[in-house]
Amino acid sequence: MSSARRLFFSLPLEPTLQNEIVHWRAGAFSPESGKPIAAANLHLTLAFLGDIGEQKSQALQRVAGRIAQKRFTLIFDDLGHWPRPGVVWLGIKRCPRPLLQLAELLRSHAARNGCVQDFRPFHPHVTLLRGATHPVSIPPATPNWAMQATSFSLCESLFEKGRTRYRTVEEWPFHEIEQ
Ligand code: 2AM
Repeated sequence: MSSARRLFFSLPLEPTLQNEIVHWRAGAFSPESGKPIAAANLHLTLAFLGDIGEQKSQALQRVAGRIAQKRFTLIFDDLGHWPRPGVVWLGIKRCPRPLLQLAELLRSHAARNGCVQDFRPFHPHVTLLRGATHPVSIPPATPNWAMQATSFSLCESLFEKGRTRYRTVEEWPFHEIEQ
């Protein structure tokens, strides 16, 4: 019997954008604001699946492979702080419909496969800092990064040598015509 893996559907960020965010973040937040997330780990979670076995994972991979989605553009133009989970995030003021539809679809398939979903509405965000449980000064100037979303992926969260790393299990490209 295979053991469970901690999995989630993710919208990956291009490495150039990951690096740009990390560069900006270094000047935008003081070191005591929270623990910075490594560049390669910056992503947008579409649906969190939790610790699941191979059978459920395979079923969800089959479903994900049947999703037809065109490329779309995202504008990261919002910043916020959730003190309870201690998260400082980069977000999107106006969530594009294709992103919302994709997340809702994945979340409903996840729920139907027994992965309990958060009852709160989908709030697209990229976690920038963790452990931010004290008040954080959010920079007044909001970034404005545009990114074309070209794929989504299933990722495994691994904790190795005291560090979290996300491994791509499978990735599905979007169609090339932009919506
Ligand atoms: P976060 O960045 O807002 O913490 C991998 O852990 C990804 O799954 C992270 O992006 C994390 O979102 C998200 N995640 C972890 N636990 C979660 C949960 N219980 N519900 C929803 N998303 C979760």
